Amino acid sequence: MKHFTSVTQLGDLKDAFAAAKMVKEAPFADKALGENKTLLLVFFNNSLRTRLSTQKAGLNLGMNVIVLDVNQGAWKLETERGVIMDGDKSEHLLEAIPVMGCYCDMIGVRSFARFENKKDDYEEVILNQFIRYSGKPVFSMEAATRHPLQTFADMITIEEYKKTARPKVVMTWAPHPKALPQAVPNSFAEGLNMTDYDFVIANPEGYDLAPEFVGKAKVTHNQDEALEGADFVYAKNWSAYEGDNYGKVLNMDRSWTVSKEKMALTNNAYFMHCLPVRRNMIVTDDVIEAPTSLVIPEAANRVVSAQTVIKKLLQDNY
Ligand code: AN0
Ligand code: CP
Repeated sequence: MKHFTSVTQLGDLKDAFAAAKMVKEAPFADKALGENKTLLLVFFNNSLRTRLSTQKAGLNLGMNVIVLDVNQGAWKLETERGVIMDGDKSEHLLEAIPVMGCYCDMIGVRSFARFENKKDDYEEVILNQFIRYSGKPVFSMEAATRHPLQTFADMITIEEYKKTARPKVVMTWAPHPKALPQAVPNSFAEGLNMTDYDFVIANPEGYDLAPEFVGKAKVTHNQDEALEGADFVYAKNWSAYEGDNYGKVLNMDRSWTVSKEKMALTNNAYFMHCLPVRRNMIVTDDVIEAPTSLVIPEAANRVVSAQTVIKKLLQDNY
């Protein structure tokens, strides 16, 4: 593996889960692997979990870690080629990326969809420029269309808590006041499509995800029907993908909030969310605080997913 941008690059899931288990059981066993290697984490957007868990993963592997917040202290970056740079942007990404590459051995990038141009977002223009011009192994810390380290952590968590070989997993849209990317739900769907679980996506009309990510999942616009018999409820908001509504908030229908009444329809399901979560929009206080809420174990597994992936990148590239 040269770069990591999608859970599909994990290859055989059994092997990936076994590798993750090894990392979890002995987090410091590979301290020598990253010795004298520098990991650079570049953030174009805010983060709590990804920032801390990926740093921790690098440190566990013996790496030196540098974090750069592009929007806080670095020069404002132009990303379009051909632009006459007479505005407020002092530097072009096409110089900044190879410069960053000079200072490190591996780069993690967080760069959300911008909702300016669907094609650019879905072609992963920013992430691909890092891959092309940095000269270093690159991994996604949530890009425009996917959040693979989150998905891997989610899948490890399901693996740890599932009570049957083929659980019913329901990913449900829930309301949120701001336009959020489709990266987390796209990526979760991509990952779940690698399993033989019973996977259902529930969202209001107008919020269907891109077909290449939906894959073989069942899609319904009826949340109650979807929740029936669910073993895991994975809640997430996303903005519209379809047509001219791309990146728009079409409604904030709180009848889609995951509540105690909604959870009563399930098979005593576990509740999951990648966090950060808006309480009483996405999920009620009682559901997220219940013993069946997995949000904290999920977040804890972000170290495991990041460390498993960085370890593989170190092994395969150095
Ligand atoms: C981001 C999103 O929905 O993609 C990050 C989640 C990990 N969420 C927010 O911006 C609130
Ligand atoms: N789940 C997740 O990626 O959280 P952050 O945005 O805080 O990194």
